[in-house]
Amino acid sequence: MTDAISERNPVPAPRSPPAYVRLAGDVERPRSFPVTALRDLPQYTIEAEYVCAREGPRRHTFTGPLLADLALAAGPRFDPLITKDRLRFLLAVTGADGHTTVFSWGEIDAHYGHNDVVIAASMDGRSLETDGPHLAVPGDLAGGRYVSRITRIWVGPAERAIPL
Ligand SMILES: Nc1nc2c(c(=O)[nH]1)N[C@H]1C(S)=C(S)[C@@H](COP(=O)(O)O)O[C@H]1N2
Ligand SMILES: [Mo]
Repeated sequence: MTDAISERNPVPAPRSPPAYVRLAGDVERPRSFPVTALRDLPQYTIEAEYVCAREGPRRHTFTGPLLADLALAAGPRFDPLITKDRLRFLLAVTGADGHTTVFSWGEIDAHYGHNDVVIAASMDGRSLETDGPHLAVPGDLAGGRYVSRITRIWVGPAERAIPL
């Protein structure tokens, strides 16, 4: 049943808060990015196909910036003039449920492994503004590194993560 008053004064649908991803570690400018800010960096689209051990084959389209470009925006403290200096660096990407995967800087750097890992702000044409960004890892056969609902990214040298 509808009544005239509630029709004239509809209760606004609750809006989910925007999701943020925190970039921290051994970087000059640690900061939190709202998912919408990921659209300010150059965009890449990945048609992903991988097989989940539990759920079988998956196909998704992901769009967003490169993980490397986002990490560079925070200013990792490596020597920009010596390409091999950055090979000390690791990136740990964590989802809201704590699921974490690590990458080495070398595997995503254009001078080395050059794997264009994308941190997607949209998936299958749907904005991830409230869910949080999703990783897309070209070449991966299984889904484990396709981390969803990313909340934080740690970037730093191996000697900080694993004291030598
Ligand atoms: N945050 C988070 N992301 C995750 C996982 C997880 O447990 N937590 N599982 C991964 C695994 S094992 C798979 S197969 C894919 C499945 O994603 P889809 O069901 O959206 O295709 O998500 C990946 N991303
Ligand atoms: Mo999976």
